[in-house]
Amino acid sequence: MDFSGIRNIVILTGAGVSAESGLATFRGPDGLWEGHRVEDVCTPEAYRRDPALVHQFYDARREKLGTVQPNAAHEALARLDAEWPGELLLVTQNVDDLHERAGSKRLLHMHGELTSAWCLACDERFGWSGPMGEEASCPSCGERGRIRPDIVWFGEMPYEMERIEEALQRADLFVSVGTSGAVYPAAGFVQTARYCGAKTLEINLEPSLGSYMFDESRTGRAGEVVPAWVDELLQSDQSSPISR
Ligand code: BJW
Repeated sequence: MDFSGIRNIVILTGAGVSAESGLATFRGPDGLWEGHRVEDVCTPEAYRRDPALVHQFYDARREKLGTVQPNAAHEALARLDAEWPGELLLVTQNVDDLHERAGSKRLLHMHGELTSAWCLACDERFGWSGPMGEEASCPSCGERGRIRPDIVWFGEMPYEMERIEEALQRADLFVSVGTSGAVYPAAGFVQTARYCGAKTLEINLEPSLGSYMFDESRTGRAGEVVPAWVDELLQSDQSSPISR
């Protein structure tokens, strides 16, 4: 793909970008949902039915966060963020904090964050570390037992959709990294970007469900393919007449 003339970039990441850091993906043989049925943990109904199970699931993943580090893909995307002179928006579906720990700044978490909590009593959101459990008190209103993980579950509206849509409409390049394309609305971003004239590139271990919608697919481990792509993109920017 020829990257010359590209100014505005939107990058979508999924669980595959954090796989080489040791965080399980959702689908597939070693997937996070191997031991849990999705309906048991990732819906508001499941939370109402069995809050203890849902807290257990997220408490364990929050704890695991402290034992993992960003990998070469997170680092390359942070380097791109720091060096790219045009618009750039990194939209992650991941609830881990590895992109920010690698140094990405122009970043949003469309499916929420493990390190954030939401009080259903006063509607405040605030940072959270350690276990949450069923009996946690809200630091804002003091209510007990009304705090849930600040995570977007099935049937709930992902965060910052307006900002994402606007960025997709302005994008010259849309890149999807490490996502299976099984969950909407993220799986539809490639169509919006294409419709609005962007070039589209997929980087994934294997072709995703929506692979056919991309102009180009590069298969391999994100920790290898992403740094190579970032080098290529930054080099093409330096040789582009638009950047001078
Ligand atoms: C590697 C790698 C390596 C591995 N290197 N690659 C029917 C049709 C269409 C839509 C719907 C429908 N029925 C219901 C819906 C909507 C629903 C939906 O999409 N359901 C589908 C199951 C069909 N979506 C929703 O409900 C969303 N809300 C919504 O739609 O609101 C209404 C709305 C209307 C209009 C506009 C906007 C909104 C909410 C979705 C919430 C998703 N939440 C979850 C769980 C919470 C977070 C958490 O616990 O962590 O988010 S689900 C789960 O899937 C998680 C992920 O962010 C998300 C995506 O998964 P991801 O990242 O793609 O992971 P995997 O495991 O699937 O794939 C990993 C990939 O990496 C694989 O391809 C590997 O090969 C690859 N890989 N190692 C590179 N080293």
